Amino acid sequence: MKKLWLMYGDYILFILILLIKLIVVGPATNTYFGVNLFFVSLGALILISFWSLWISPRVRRWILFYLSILLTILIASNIWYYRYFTDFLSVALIIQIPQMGAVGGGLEDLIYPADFLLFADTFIWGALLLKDRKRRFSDYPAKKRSKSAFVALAAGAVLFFTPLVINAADRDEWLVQDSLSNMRNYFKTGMLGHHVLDIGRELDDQFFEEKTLTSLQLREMQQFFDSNRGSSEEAVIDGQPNVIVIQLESFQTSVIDQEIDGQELTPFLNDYKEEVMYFPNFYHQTHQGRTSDAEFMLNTSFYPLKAGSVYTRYPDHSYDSLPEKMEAEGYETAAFHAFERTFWNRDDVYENFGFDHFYSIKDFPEGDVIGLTLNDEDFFLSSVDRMMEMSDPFYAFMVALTSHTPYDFPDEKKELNLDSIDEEIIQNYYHNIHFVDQAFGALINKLKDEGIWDDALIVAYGDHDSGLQEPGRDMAEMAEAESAVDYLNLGRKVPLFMKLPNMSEGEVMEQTGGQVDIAPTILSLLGLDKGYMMGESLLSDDPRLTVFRDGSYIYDGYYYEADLTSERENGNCYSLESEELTDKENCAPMLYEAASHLRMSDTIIKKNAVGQLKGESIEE
Ligand code: GP9
Ligand code: MN
Repeated sequence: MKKLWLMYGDYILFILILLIKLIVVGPATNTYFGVNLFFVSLGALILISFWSLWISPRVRRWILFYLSILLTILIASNIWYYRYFTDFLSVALIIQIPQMGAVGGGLEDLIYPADFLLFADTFIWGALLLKDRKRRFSDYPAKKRSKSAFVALAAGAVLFFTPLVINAADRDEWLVQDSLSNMRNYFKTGMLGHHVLDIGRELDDQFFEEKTLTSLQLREMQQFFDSNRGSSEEAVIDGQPNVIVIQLESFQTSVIDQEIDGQELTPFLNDYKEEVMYFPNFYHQTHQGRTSDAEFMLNTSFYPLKAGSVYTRYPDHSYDSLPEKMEAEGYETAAFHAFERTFWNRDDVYENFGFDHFYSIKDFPEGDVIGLTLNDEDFFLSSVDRMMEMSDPFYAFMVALTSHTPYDFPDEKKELNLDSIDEEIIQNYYHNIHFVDQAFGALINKLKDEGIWDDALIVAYGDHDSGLQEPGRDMAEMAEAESAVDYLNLGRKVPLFMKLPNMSEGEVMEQTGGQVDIAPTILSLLGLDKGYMMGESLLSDDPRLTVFRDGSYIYDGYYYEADLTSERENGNCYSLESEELTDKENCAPMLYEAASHLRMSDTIIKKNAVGQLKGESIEE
């Protein structure tokens, strides 16, 4: 036994410690960790390290030490990333690293002190290695070493593949089809398995993906778009109004009408919603690309990708974009975002979408900075000045940025007393929201003063949630969130306001919908065909399908929460009204449809296929 320990002790310790770390991912991210994950994780650890047994123990100890540091960094990064994105990292994000600075601003909220325990063993191990540097280790013959490596390889393979073969026999789709979400891959193949699969898929996409649609795909897609044209009875507005779209950063519905100690967080928007059409049942559908995903949906009506952002992965692909369609009708188009031009590749993407102008930070006068850049009030007001130089009719797309994580907010601008909230970051989020509400008010007043308001179509919505609403946190407690539907409302609902030309009275629009539906709504109001867009007008009375990137969806009063740990059929179906779990039959009609929307969207994006659908020949 002692001999065994002397020969393999380091290896056994390496496997045990990393296995514990992989198990800890479960509680650290509040996700499921079961027997299946245990075996695939153990198997995968052996599979990526068995070769070290070939090497003499003296050198091997150092190799295992470095390998363990690398794996620990990977595990910790996945945990931190998960806490904001409820997803694991993918290689596609590497090209997104330049954008991580902005997202990373909220890191201190995602890293808990206890996480550093993950690195504790590394220090102990490192210290021991250094202390023993001079000691001689008994070596053992190379032949024996290769035998142990082979035994480990075989054991690793059995441990890793047995659960997968059992799953495959259970007719799981992931082995034959690319899965819809990273987390589904994780629950099947473990964290290391997920990364290997992810890298494999990415290489396959980059180097072997056939860019031409098959005739079957073409037929299915044409059929989908033909039946998705929308009805002719929808409201149409006269003439060619100016169209102004305002995307608000991290702006979730829960803040609307919310009062803290008698103070309204959004006094302006609370009144504004009485003047315009307000959609309280509207959801964000963004994923890893966050702001860029929301912008992408707004301008193309396709879904975000499962990994990375379309803006960084396929910035030059073409769509039936909103600016292009408007331009064809004689509109002048402009995008406004007071940040660096190249962030999220916006300079290329906006041009590719067909915007005539892009006003970025260099085009705005200097003003107070809040968070990442120029504050929203100055941003909005200067944007209106730019708009007034444009010729009518125009389409202006504004992306606000003040209320961005980590939500730091200058003390001198704080107007609310939020002492009753414990978490400082949540207090700061509300200070930001209050400021943006007032900035939005200033924008609307200026539009009114300049005579732009009356005739214009004005759309405003939040890009995504604040990321601060997990169970146990102040925000969830204040909202008294308990059920899955409560968390859906807190984490997925963003407000949508739509002001039609010459609107005299507001209206609460109860229909459900998501960000892919905004462009089709605008086009339908203008009496234009939406062409190759996946969403549906929010003004039609038919129930519409709202799909989230993990395969969960909302349809006709029901919410289907996908269970990423098992087959698609095993999710939960909730009634939105009663918030109770209901019979799965209620959600069944869209079970396959929802997944096929995501797959179709992915295929069209990756194959740059809108042109092919229109019958254009493919340019290489
Ligand atoms: C910066 C902005 C960042 O331009 O897009 O917002 P995020 O993508 O992190 O939500
Ligand atoms: Mn954002």
